[in-house]
Amino acid sequence: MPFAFKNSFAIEKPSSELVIVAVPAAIIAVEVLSSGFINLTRNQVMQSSLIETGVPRLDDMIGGGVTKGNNTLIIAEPGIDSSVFLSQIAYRSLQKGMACLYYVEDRYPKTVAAKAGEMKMWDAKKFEFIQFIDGFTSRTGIKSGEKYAISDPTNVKEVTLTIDKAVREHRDTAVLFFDQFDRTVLELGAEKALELLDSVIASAIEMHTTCFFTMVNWDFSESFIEEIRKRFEYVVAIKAVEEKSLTRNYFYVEKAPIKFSKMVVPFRIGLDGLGVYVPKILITGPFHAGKSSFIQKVSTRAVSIDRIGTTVALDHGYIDYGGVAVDLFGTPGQERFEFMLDILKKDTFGVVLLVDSTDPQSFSRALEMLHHVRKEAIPYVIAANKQDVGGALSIGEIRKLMKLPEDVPIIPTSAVIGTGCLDAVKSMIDIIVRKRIVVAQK
Ligand SMILES: Nc1nc2c(ncn2[C@@H]2O[C@H](COP(=O)(O)OP(=O)(O)O)[C@@H](O)[C@H]2O)c(=O)[nH]1
Ligand SMILES: [Mg+2]
Repeated sequence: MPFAFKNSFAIEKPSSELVIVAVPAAIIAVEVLSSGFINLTRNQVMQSSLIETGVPRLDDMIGGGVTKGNNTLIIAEPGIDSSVFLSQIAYRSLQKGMACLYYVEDRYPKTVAAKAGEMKMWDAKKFEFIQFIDGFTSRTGIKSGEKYAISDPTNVKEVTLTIDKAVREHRDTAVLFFDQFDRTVLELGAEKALELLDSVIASAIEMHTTCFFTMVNWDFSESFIEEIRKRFEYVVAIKAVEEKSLTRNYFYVEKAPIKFSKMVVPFRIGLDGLGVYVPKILITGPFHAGKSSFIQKVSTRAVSIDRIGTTVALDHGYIDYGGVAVDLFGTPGQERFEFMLDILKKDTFGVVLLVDSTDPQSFSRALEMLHHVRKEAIPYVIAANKQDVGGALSIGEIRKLMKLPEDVPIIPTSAVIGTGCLDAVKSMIDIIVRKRIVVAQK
């Protein structure tokens, strides 16, 4: 398959892909542009209905779901389990009463359903309703028990005819899943794989089937990836970024036929399934502003280390709500522990600055701490704490005294009662995974 791989090109133009940088906030700031392949006729015809993916945040980013009858490519870097995305989408489709057709050629169909069923967030029974197009069992010399079975998965004609049959028998109601298209490329070669892709897409268009493909980009050439990409209305990219010893995963929409959000969503795959994960939000502010109380109140789990050596107080909290998991880190307030801010501020996604609303004298110190921990691109919100105390300054007064721009949220909180605390964190998260709408380019 000579044209599939980068190293088969004499001249390789420098990658114009997303620049992978070590600082998460910088990734969030990266502009991801749509390459803008638009098939207006199909979109006009199908506009009426959307297929929800159920992938946290993704549906919001693309206006509620993918347009029915359109095709989505989920393209991942090696090492990321993108099939969890398919399981998530299949689960949602099954919930919505769609027929799920799932092509599999590297595992027994039963293991796909069993693996998906292991995730705690899903009802395993639902996966029993997936209809597999079995391109694997015959490889092991056993006869497949599936209705749609392929005897020779390397035979493009047989594969496409079988998929076509399945799609045809579920006109208008089917969602087709094709996991690990890269394997097909590796096995059949680039040209045959594209031929297969074209036939599958042609059947899908005719039968109003919505397709989701995943593939791993094993150093394929840019021109080959582009050949694949242009056959899809939606492209979702999954990247892994090394940050110190940790690898963090992000996804973002690379292409869509409509306006879409460019946000880069940090996520992780755990036993709970696929979830948005913000690995670090700093809770900072002067001594006594209420940081420890705030973290204790807001967290699902919280740990306070009151003494390390002398009197450093460190707080850590973890929040999980609505599919978004967040780790919170409190900073010590005293000036003599300022050096700790430099350690804690690394790789921060956002900063919540707590101020004591009854103590305007502490505001300049609060701003000083904010500037210390925050680089330009890192978003922040203010929690105006101790609002329960008589004489607490109002939000307006605090904005004025601290000279905060109008677009910086100030959330009234009481860290002893607990009011407003979660709102402050939520508003921080909304900014971190912010919705930046762009118009797809032609
Ligand atoms: N009334 C009131 N007291 C608070 C509030 N938040 C914190 N405190 C109190 O303020 C003191 C300092 O709080 P703490 O959480 O230790 O502040 P930290 O130094 O920023 O970690 C404690 O006595 C808390 O009980 C609040 O919202 N209202
Ligand atoms: Mg404290």
